Amino acid sequence: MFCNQCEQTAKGTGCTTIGVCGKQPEVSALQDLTVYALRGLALVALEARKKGIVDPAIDHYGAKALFTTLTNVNFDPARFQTYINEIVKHRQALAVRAGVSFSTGPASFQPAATLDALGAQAEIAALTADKSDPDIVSLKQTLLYGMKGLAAYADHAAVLGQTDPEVFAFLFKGLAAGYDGVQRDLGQWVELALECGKTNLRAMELLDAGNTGTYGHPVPTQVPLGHRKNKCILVSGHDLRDLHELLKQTEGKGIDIYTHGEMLPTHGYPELKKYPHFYGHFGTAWQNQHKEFPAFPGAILFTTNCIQKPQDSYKDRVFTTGLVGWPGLVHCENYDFSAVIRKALEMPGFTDDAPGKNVMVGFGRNTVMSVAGQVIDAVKSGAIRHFFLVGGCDGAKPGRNYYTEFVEKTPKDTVVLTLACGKFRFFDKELGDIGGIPRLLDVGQCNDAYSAIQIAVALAGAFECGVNDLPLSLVLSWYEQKAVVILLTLLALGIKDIRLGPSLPAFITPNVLNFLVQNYNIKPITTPDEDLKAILG
Ligand code: SF4
Ligand code: SF3
Repeated sequence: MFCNQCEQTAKGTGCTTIGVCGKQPEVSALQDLTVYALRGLALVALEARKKGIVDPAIDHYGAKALFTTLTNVNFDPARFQTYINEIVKHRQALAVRAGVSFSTGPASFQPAATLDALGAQAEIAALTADKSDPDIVSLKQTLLYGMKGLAAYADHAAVLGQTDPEVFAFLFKGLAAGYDGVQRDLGQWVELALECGKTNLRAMELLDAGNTGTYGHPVPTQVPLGHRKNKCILVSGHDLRDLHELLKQTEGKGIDIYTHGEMLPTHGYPELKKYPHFYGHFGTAWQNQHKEFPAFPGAILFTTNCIQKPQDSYKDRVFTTGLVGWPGLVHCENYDFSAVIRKALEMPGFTDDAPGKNVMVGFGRNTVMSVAGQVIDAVKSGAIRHFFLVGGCDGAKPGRNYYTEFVEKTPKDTVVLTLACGKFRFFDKELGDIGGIPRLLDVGQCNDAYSAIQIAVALAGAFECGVNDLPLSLVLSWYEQKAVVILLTLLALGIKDIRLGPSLPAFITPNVLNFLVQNYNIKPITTPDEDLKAILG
């Protein structure tokens, strides 16, 4: 196997024997083959589009299948076999409708019948099989990983009824690139990667419309970090619809629903927070589940990434749904969470009341813009000197303490906006407020990066300047491919001076990095003191 798609890749170069994430070589090969099969579907879908044939179900299936190869989503070989077979069936059906045929390459790929034989076929799809110039390989991988993130956001939006055929058209174009007979130079691969970022802005806009249109705009909400006496279910991942369905199905059953990881900001949505049994938040970021889950006395449901190998002490009460998979766990289909509910009722639940501390969520674009006048006045009067967006993924590396220390050291006349699971490094810090404006504002999940971008754009509008001229610095942490595509989106928007950590992507070659430094002044994080000094002068 060879996989280098996430930040914790082995030795900073690539996982070659088993994934640091727990991915087995068999699954890695099946993921490569899933991508290869998708490239075949993409080639046919592009031909079909030329003839005016667009099949929304196939578009969405393609996005789902790519999302399932994102880090920490699906570790179940059998599920990948199903995806590969379905992708090829869709491709064949579409080829007949479009009257096209391919005799070589991924659009002619026929999957073998057994998992072992599929594993052997995967060699044609291995990243290491690409012998192009290393800088081109680097950009191809950047594009592929960006598209995995884009597919995730397009799927999240589609689940809530928000789609745009142009988003799927780009996914097919990006997947077909390298197999479509077009020779691209470095500049053209860069252009494709930036187009991926630009398309992702649209996908995130759709997702924002889906989330806020269905569940309302998040409002400031106190979320208990303690617990109360009752049966309980913990919901992890990012999917609001799964959570909503579970809230409906558990109404009046004597079960409290707790969020885990990236589900924390969902407490701010009016249509979700109205359920009295939607109680609080348990635990921190994804990489701590082995430490934290044994203490949760109820059922646990994963709706999307990031799942870690469930430990024996709690694996009988972990359930998956949607694209998440782990071999041997019960997988809930079609929003039927009855197995999760049965398990929660069998479990002891919390047997005492322990309210604990609260944290605030709900500072999405609507809330922040509703106090825009106050914020602008505070900047003009000097009460707010600078904004930091400290956001992105969390992970296991000790170097990620940088983000905790950075936030702790931000001066009292600065405001920290945050989003995604990296916030668990500092989410419960009491930073106080500036004239009633909290110094720590939780914009939401990584899925809400659109909201943060809109806040920045609105501030730039109010100050009649560009986003790069605002007293705003982006200090980002990355781990998986949703972060890759958000980064591409920021670059496509022309955002400069981003600080990125805890380490730079293994798939970026020195030449590609030079390009990013020269054109965007992107830089690795150093130390909190040095970076704060450099930013604030
Ligand atoms: Fe390694 Fe990350 Fe790939 Fe897992 S997803 S195999 S940790 S590079
Ligand atoms: Fe986190 Fe997995 Fe990226 Fe949604 S839950 S940000 S890592």
